[in-house]
Amino acid sequence: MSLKMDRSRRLFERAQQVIPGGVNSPVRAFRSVGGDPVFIERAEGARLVDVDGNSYVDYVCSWGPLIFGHAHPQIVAAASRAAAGGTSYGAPTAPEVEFAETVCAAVPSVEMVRLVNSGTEAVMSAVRLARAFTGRERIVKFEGGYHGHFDALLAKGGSGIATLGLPDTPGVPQGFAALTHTLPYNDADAVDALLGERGGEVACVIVEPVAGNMGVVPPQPGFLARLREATRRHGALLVFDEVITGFRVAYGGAQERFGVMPDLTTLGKIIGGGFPLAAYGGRRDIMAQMAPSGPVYQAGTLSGNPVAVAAGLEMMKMLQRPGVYAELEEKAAALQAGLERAAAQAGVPATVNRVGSMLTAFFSDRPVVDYASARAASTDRYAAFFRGMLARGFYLAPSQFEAAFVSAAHSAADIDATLAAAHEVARTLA
Ligand code: HOZ
Repeated sequence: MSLKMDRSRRLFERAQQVIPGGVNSPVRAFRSVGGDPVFIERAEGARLVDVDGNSYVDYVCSWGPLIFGHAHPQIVAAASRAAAGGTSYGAPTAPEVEFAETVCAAVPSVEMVRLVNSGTEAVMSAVRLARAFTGRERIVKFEGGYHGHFDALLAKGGSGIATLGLPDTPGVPQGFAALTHTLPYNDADAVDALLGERGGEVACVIVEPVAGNMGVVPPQPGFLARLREATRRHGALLVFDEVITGFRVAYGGAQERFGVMPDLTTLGKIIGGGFPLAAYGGRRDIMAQMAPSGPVYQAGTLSGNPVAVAAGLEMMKMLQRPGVYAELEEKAAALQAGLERAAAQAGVPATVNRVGSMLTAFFSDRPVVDYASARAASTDRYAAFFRGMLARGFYLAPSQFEAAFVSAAHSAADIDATLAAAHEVARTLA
């Protein structure tokens, strides 16, 4: 079973002459799953269509933002209306005030919010703010956690860094790396021990409250609460990177779902409605340190871009409809159970981790609770599973160390068809 890929292949050859590796973000290159990337021509609802005319049920959903699927008419209309009135002003607008009010009302710990353009920018700004607010320089992150391509947080990173098996990235000054401590995810004792030793020097602990960039790894019961206690005890800030989980695992994000409140939160993906928009926010006394109300500098020409704000605002309004999250949960649970069944019937050891509508299948006979156990899963089997599913018209993340996303546009028939294909593919993995 193979796809017609002539046009994609020709485009990839051209792309490699003018774009490093032929892609504008490393994991898109299919390096860890084999084969060449498919080039997308258009998309609608749960479906992608590539330049050779192949159609796929899409579980990447632009890596998370598209919780209502591709090109939702309401979101497209909101963005088009905004664009017709001007695409960027570099000056304040009424919709960005409404946007900020909506985020503050939705995300329990966020009292003030600043809009930026990407998750990386949000994290970089939040860490600068945490350092300024505490007067401390060290930061703590978790192995396999990915917080964008910000120098200080690339150590033992997930996502593309894990996918490509990169050692510590060249170009990051030693002095920066030395200020970052990396601990195993879900190991609250390690956090207690480190803060016990160096707590007075730590500005913040940053965590994906549900890890999504080493594949999906849920927080173990009590892990987030213990991070909260430990950071409070030592005067460090707790930063939740909710770029993936924000508005995904609940309307108020992982902090609502797990009932643990950070000091600062970073957001992205869903809040932009499929456009480049991200944010960081949190306690009023901390956020008030940002210029121009305080001394900590951060700025951006396209921050609060009116087209992205309009799309994101529409998306957040649509997410307030009753039943949206229950329906996503139900579909994703059916997918999880079906994938586990497919692997079990084929006699292939697998564990499918899921929180809400984000999930990852690991071909492993033990639970995946941290980066070490995620890395111990068979990436060869994942690659074979990916290729088998792609050939049958199902587009999964081209890496073990990413999440699959279910959207409101995925129908029960899409899920059934996915599982029928998964049964076939699983048999080839045994
Ligand atoms: N870091 C993103 C996945 N977690 C990759 C985004 C992309 O390649 O578009």
